[in-house]
Amino acid sequence: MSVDIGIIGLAKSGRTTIFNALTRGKADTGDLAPHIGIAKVPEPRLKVLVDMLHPKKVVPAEVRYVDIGASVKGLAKDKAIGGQSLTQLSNVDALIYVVRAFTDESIPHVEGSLDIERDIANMNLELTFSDLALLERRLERIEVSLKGAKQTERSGLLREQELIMKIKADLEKDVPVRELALSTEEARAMSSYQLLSARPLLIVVNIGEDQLPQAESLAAELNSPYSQQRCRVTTVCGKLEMELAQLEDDAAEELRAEFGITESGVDRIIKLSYELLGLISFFTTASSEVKAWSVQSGTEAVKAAGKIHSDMETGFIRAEVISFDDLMKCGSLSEARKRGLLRLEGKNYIVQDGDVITFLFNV
Ligand SMILES: Nc1nc2c(ncn2[C@@H]2O[C@H](COP(=O)(O)OP(=O)(O)OP(=O)(O)O)[C@@H](O)[C@H]2O)c(=O)[nH]1
Ligand SMILES: [Mg+2]
Repeated sequence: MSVDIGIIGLAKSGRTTIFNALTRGKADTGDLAPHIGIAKVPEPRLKVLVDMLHPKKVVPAEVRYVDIGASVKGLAKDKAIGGQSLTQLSNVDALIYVVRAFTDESIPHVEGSLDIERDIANMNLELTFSDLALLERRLERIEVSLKGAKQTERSGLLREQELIMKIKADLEKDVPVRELALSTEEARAMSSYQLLSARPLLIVVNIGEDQLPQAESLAAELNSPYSQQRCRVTTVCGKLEMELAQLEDDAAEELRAEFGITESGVDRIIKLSYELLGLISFFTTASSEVKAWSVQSGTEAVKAAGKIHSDMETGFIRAEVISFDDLMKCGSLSEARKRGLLRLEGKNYIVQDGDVITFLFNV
């Protein structure tokens, strides 16, 4: 099970270019079809573990990216495009919104001019419209159900109706669902509707090579109004990142240095999406395979085991856990065992970022 992230944006904003950069893919940027690709999550600790444990195999965690074919414009209005794109988007864990900032006379901007703020506002509107339409339909269905409902069903329906009305009122005031303070129960009820404005959002401003010197100041300027709970802005030069993704690591490093870029834009996008999703990494080292896994922060050991295999969740006995830092201090798992740093934890242990875990289970 991997993390899924949907890439949306206006036509010709650079979605497919950024998708190719993220997935080291070569999807045709002229092709309007949706693209799906996998990216390996950059995790420096994985390399350290490999150097220490010399496993036969190393398996990084993965993110799946979906580059939606259609433009975000008309997502809510145009039923044909909207319906198809909504199906593609309905299961993603987070959204990346690509906004065009690069200038290129040969590729006219679909809105006639460059305007980052306008494009962000329009995307927010599209997501809001789409969510409002969905909630309206749900409300109509609740009305119908209430007419024939038994007394026992009524209270549940009425509670749902009340919650939807509350969220609808906020959406009408342009407050996306991701910014609402919902109770755990309300959030659970809402999650079944798969509302787009509820997803964590990373706004990726696609700059031209000539704008690279201003990349950081532009990101800071835009984060000040737009950075909200579960929403961030970053800048990236899509075209250059796509070229870098096709190169060997050393050659990419050299080219990056030539442009004065210190951090890979692709790595930054993945890192930010992980932060927005509240994901942490843990590692397993069984059977001479070092693997990285992603779980939501706050996940119990038994659920983390279930990520690996359902048998490990149902047959969970306990987990042998050591933090990455403690393992580094010891140099090996056997030394850690000697020093008593390998902890035995039960089902309800909350997995911490960087834990190296061996799960013990019955089959
Ligand atoms: N100069 C410049 N051109 C770019 C950049 N990013 C993308 N482009 C170009 O802009 C055009 C559109 O990019 P795509 O990645 O296809 O954009 P898209 O949003 O997927 O477009 P459609 O799917 O066709 O709507 C392509 O010709 C890209 O080469 C950039 O950072 N700088
Ligand atoms: Mg495209």
